[in-house]
Amino acid sequence: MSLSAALDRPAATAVPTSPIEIRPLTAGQGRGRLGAEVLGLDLSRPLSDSDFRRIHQAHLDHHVLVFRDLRITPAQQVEFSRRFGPLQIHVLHQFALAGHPEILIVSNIKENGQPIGLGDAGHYWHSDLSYVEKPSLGSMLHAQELPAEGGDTLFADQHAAYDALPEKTKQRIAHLRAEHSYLCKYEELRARSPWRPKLTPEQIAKVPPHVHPVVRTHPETGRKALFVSEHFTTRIVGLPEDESRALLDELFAHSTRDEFVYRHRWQAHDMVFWDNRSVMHLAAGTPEHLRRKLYRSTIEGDAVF
Ligand SMILES: O=C(O)CCC(=O)C(=O)O
Ligand SMILES: [Fe+2]
Repeated sequence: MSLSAALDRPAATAVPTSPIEIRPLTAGQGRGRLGAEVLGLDLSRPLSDSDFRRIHQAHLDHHVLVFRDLRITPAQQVEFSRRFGPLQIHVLHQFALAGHPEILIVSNIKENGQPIGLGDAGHYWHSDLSYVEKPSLGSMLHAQELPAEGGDTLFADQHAAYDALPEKTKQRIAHLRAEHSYLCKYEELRARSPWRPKLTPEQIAKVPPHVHPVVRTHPETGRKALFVSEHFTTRIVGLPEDESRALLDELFAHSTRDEFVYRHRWQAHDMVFWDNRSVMHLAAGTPEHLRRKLYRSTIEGDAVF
């Protein structure tokens, strides 16, 4: 045995190896080749550095991690999320969980006629917080209450989408930049869902638009990904309006093709942790009379290159 292999071997007295199991998701849940299940994660005890590294690597490899049967409190979700970076607080602070400003309630439930959370989050394909200077690294969504039908979340692999573009398109978009704005679809969403709060001048001031490259390079893996979305991208900088619109529509249609998509069908106590630098996501919708509630934490990423 070589010296390095001998050193890699755990000593007989070492703590038992982690029970965490990572299983790539396969056919039957969409045609995309992304996503992995993580079984046996116990966050009621401190997470060892080696388990953290495995989860971190799996996140980079699979882009969407599905932690099954995760019984954790909001405080534990916040603590686990913080291992990956500072957390971002959503501009709709009225939907933060009481005592946990880092948790956004994603829910269609109304109590006393008032929405308890953001009911139509993710109605259009997007990458979370792409409209800020440092868009999100990743988001964690932990199921609290699930409907008997509907309520799926779809994820589209933007590395695969970029790789599959015709060479001509890759060249055309290589150095283009696009503007992202939280306000892009806000009024359209309010017209559909009148409970959606009107933004205050202070909230509007917190979300000025930002410009990012149309093709981004993942800061950890170096892989290229498309980074434009129907939800937040308003225009391609420097192109006439009609050309910008046509190119964006072409990219939106391409980026969410079925072959890049994994459809997540939620199970009780799932927590899904996706990489906003690698995938876009979409809430497929829940029948109005069925209750759905999830808690989201959002990790800050780097400026986009
Ligand atoms: O509700 C969902 O399925 C996803 C909502 C969403 O876009 C998010 O929580 O970031
Ligand atoms: Fe989202």
